[in-house]
Amino acid sequence: MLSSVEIDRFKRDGFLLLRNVFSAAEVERFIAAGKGASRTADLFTMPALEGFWSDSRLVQIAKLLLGGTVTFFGEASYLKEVFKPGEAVHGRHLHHDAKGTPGHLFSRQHEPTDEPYPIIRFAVYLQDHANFSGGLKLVPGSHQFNSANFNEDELSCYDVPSKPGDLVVFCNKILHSPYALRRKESPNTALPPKRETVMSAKDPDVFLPAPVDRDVIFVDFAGSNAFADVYIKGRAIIPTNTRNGLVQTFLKGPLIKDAEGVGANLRLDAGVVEALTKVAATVKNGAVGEAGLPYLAALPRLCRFSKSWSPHFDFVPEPRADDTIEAGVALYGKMVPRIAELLGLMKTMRRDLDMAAYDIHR
Ligand SMILES: O=C(O)CCC(=O)C(=O)O
Repeated sequence: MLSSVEIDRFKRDGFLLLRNVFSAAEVERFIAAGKGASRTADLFTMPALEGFWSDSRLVQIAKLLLGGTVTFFGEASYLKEVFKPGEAVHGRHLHHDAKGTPGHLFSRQHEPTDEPYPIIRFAVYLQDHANFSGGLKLVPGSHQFNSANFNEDELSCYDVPSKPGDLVVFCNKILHSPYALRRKESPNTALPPKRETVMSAKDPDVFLPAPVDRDVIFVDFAGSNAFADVYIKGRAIIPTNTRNGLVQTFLKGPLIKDAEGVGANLRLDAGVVEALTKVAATVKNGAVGEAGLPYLAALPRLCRFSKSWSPHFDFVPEPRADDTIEAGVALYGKMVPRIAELLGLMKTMRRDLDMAAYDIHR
């Protein structure tokens, strides 16, 4: 599936553009599945795509890039944006997504790590970004430098010329930005995003238009070191990332079957937090509502798929062997205060954060 040259290129550049991985019929099917989806949809709320994460092409590539063992931790989403023809698209900014260190659950991992940073993201852009603006911008090689401070103007950017059917995979520590703008007169020379924004405010016509429909499927995989463990916990706990469909898919059965089918491990910390959140939403005067009970009963099983592999920031206790509501209640009682405590760490980073919005007791 990948040559050794491609694997080495990924190590050096931090990304790969793989051409024609998906057929035209598959692309059509993906776009049809996204019709009517909200701007960001959990793939587990989209029946036609709930098994997409376990596509053997993705998993085989992930194994080659992450060095053998791969873990799927529930991050699979569909981004659907519709722009007006000619609309100036905003929101481009260089950032990386390597978050969580053994010292702090939510701080960014700016330093290079001894081993390659262990989280990768697949992105399937379902429209032409070779002849249009609006695609992914990257700074090749930036996954290997300290990105605590950088001057955009000193970086060499690359606008990924993806076309429908292509697969992009990048290391989460690479600096990247959505909504690249391609200049009409030199479409293959990428600019830093801030310069694009200034130029487009002056004269948007300098750039090629973005496609009106911008649909992208994202799926993340983890390797197995301490950084991966902390990343998975942080992503599960951060309230803006709470999943919505992972637990139902787990309860229906396909998640485990799909994982076994492709030899991927599952880490369901995000499912644990989704279940806790769904239970909490039904609590009135201390009593769990009817709708919360299946989630309470699922907690012990979900916890068995959430075994931590580093000593940092644990919030999932060893569950009892029985899958009962009582066992769920015991886990709920232990985990809710622990998660609130871990979320308190966010306060130490963002003093202005309104913690009430993150309070899952309510
Ligand atoms: O929408 C995109 O092209 C990139 C999204 C992004 O910035 C990310 O995955 O972190």
